[in-house]
Parts: sequence; structure tokens; C-alpha cells
Amino acid sequence: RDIRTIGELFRRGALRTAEKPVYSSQAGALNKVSLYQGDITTLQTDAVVNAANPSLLGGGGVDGAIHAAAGSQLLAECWTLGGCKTGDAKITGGYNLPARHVIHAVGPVYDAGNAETCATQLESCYRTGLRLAKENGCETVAFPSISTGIYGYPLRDATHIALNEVRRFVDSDVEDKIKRVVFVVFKDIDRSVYEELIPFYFPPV
Ligand code: AR6
Repeated sequence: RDIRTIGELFRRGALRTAEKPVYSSQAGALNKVSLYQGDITTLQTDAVVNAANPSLLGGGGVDGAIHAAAGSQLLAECWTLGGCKTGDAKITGGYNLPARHVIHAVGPVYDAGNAETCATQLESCYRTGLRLAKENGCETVAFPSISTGIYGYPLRDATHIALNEVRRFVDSDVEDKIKRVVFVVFKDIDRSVYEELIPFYFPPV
């Protein structure tokens, strides 16, 4: 399998930084986000985040890809977790993945009549995912665009939430435990929305 380390991706230029160094004002918070287009299961970050469902027992989309690549031991561990509430996240091993851990975050099924609740739940996925990463000593974390596939969350709204929550977390991480957050996009349209919005949340110096 094509296993890529963060360093290797940087050298190849495949892992794009957020328009060069990121903040000037925040000590220790420089240049911490990247955008990568491709399959999250190939990334050798300390943790990859899964867009799971409340059963945590697998599904389609990125969830299916992660379970297929990690192997049946991942499913066996997931069986022990007793599911997960929407907006929450749980951590497991990465098994056959190059990543050490999988953080299973359960995003909301988008409901336009309940947009506020959906937004709060999606924010919570990113925040909880990052908190679990930090608590488990993960310095590099890759996030897919949670809820924007099968769960139908409008892409731009979801991207604003993802970027805003990561920015807030990085700002609050005064011990500088999280070294890099990789936003992983699959489709060209997702990539173009992230490319457009990243500079607003992580302005180039
Ligand atoms: N690597 C990175 N991103 C991917 C990959 C991949 N291998 N495959 C898909 N994406 P989705 P959701 C992108 O549908 O909307 C599952 O059945 C995809 O293009 O995977 O949160 C679960 O079990 C999209 O941008 O997750 C749940 O039941 C993003 O990942 C439900 O789907 C999320 O799309 C969760 O739906």
C-alpha cells in the first residue's frame, strides 16, 4: 500500500500548507494546518478521524474505507465501545492503518429544520476529536469532511465549522500539543471550498 508520511508529503509538495506560515500573533501556533486531497487511509498521522455513525460498527463512505483498510480487529474493538452519541467521539487503535489511532466521530445527519442543533453537533465532533487526540498524545491528526457525504451537511457551512473549531482549538492549545491538523478532502469541489476558506481562518502572515 501507498503509505505516506507527513514529511514525505511535504517533500513531494502533495501536502499543501495553508498558504505558508499561518499566524504571526499566536506564539507556537505557526503553520499548523494542511490540506490534502486523497484517501485518508493512506496517511501516517498519529490519528485519523472517521466519520462514523452511532453504532460505530462501520458503514459506507470514509467509514467503510477506514474499516476495510484497518482490518477486522478494528471492528472487534468497536464492538466493545457501546456506540457513540451524535456530536461525540471515541478513540481506538489503528490496526493495519499507517495511523496509530482512529478517532470515530459521529456527525449529525443534516436536517435543515434543525440547523442550529446540527451545527452544535458538528462543532462538537471537531472539538471532541481534537481533545481525544491531545489526551492520547497524538501530535498529528487528519480529519475528513465530517457529515458532508452521506449525511448531507451543506459543504460550505460544514467547512466553516471545521475551520473555526480547529482554529479555536489550536489557539487554546497553549502547551502546543497538537502539531499539525490535516484537512483531508476527497472531491475537487471539497478541495476548492477548503482552499477558498482556509486563509480566512488561518491567514497567511
Ligand atoms: N478518504 C477521505 N475522505 C473520504 C474517503 C476517504 N477514503 N471516502 C469518502 N470521503 P461520508 P458522512 C469523504 O459519507 O457524511 C457512513 O456510512 C467524502 O467525499 O463518508 O459523515 C457512516 O457509517 C465526504 O467528503 O460521511 C455513516 O453512516 C466525507 O468523506 C455515514 O456514512 C464524508 O462523507 C456518515 O456520513
